[in-house]
Amino acid sequence: MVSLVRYDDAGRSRSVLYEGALSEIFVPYMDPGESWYNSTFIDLGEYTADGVLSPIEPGEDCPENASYLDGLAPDEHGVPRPRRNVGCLFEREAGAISWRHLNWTTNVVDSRGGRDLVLRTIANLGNYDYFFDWVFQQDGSIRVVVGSTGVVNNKAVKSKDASDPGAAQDGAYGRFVADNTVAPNHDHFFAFRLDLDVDGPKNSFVVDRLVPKRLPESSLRKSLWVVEEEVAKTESQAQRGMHETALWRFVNPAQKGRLGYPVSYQIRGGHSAESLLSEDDFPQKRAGFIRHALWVTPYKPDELYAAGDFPTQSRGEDGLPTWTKANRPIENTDIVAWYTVGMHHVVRAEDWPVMPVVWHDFEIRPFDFFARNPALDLPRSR
Ligand SMILES: [Cu+2]
Repeated sequence: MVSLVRYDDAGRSRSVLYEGALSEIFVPYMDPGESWYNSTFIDLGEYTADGVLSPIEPGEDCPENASYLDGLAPDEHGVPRPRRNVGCLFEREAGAISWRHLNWTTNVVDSRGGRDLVLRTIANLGNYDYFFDWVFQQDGSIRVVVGSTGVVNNKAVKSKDASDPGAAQDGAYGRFVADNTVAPNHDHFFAFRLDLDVDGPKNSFVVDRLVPKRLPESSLRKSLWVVEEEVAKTESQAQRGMHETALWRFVNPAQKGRLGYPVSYQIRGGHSAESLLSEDDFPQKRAGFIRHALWVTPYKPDELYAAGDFPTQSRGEDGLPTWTKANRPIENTDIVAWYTVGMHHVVRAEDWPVMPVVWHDFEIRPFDFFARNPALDLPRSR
């Protein structure tokens, strides 16, 4: 979790994010077999063995220049226990470019390398290991990055490999990864709770839809697109799918930027997947938050976990779908964004015996928050 993220804007400390945290992980397997159908893990809420944070291996999990953070994690009785090296913090340069321009009239290149500040934690959940990086950039953007690695879940089968006559049956719900070994298909969903406070707690959620527009016959063009801005008044208007062509912004209506627009931060999704399960399937009900890529709720201190506090025995009566039934107002008040990053995992030979890290990310980036590019003052490298 990160708390009280602020940006020092020429001596003015400006609030961006009050709290940001991973809220839930959902990993449903796609195998109907008797010993597999219930493998639909709601990991954060269900996994209590020694907490989910894994001790970090200095010099391997994080670079040489990292500082390490100790922390507390609950044991299986809910008692907080001190833990060593649960997080690391480091700067990295590694060829990142913040901005660049070739002035073609003078032939002069002006280019600035960027430098990231990375806060990393690693979770171990049985066979999987997950990296969670909060990457703070000099241009005011925060990238939230999830890395999945570890050993894929697998089962022993009679067929030796995919060329075996019995393979069609044994590999119907997965793929062979080794002799007599099939890794079932599955998903990974990571729900983040983001209590944005853009220049203060009172924010509104705005959807900027990109709408195609047909131009009149007299026009030199036939079509283009325009932006239609809509402020979400209640929770139902803020339930958004990942495939819509729109910007999702959290604005502070009381704070105007230099150009007269209200200041805002945008949630910009990266590559992601959404659930393919039906609404009446039990895993989908229990992890109902996967119904939408984005939800927005009014701030409530006891609404922390997207699938509810006790998902193990849940029948789907807690969490985001339940809270938002009241369709509470979310305009110009303290609001919380819930964004889910997902991936469908069809397992490859290369994912065995240990899977190379697959990275997924999204960005929380300033939008009319600053008067201009805030990374303009970066020094030249040489
Ligand atoms: Cu996987």
